[in-house]
Amino acid sequence: MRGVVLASFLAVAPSAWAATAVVRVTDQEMFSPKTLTIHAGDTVEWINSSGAVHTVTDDPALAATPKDASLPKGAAPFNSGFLKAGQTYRHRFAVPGQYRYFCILHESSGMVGTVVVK
Ligand SMILES: [Cu+2]
Repeated sequence: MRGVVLASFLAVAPSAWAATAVVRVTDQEMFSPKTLTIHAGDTVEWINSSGAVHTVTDDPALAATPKDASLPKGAAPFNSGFLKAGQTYRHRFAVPGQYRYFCILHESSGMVGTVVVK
């Protein structure tokens, strides 16, 4: 009986370790923190704490400057669409590697960020 209880605990444990990290979108047209390091399986929640509309976009096809969007091999592009003040966007990162993302509206102002997935 004791073995059954232990086995069921181990089965649920991995999902319990997945975390959610927060990146704030600020009035200075910045992602804060600019670089965030998480573990594979974690979720990032972007909170638009500013008074303006922004996007969280990692899609090379949508970037004016190719280096502003990068994904590890096997990871699918993502795009929040327009986030109004106070809105949030969540994305779960399953594939390890470096993700460089940007805001479609302010890419030219340098509004870019990086998520490193270990
Ligand atoms: Cu923006």
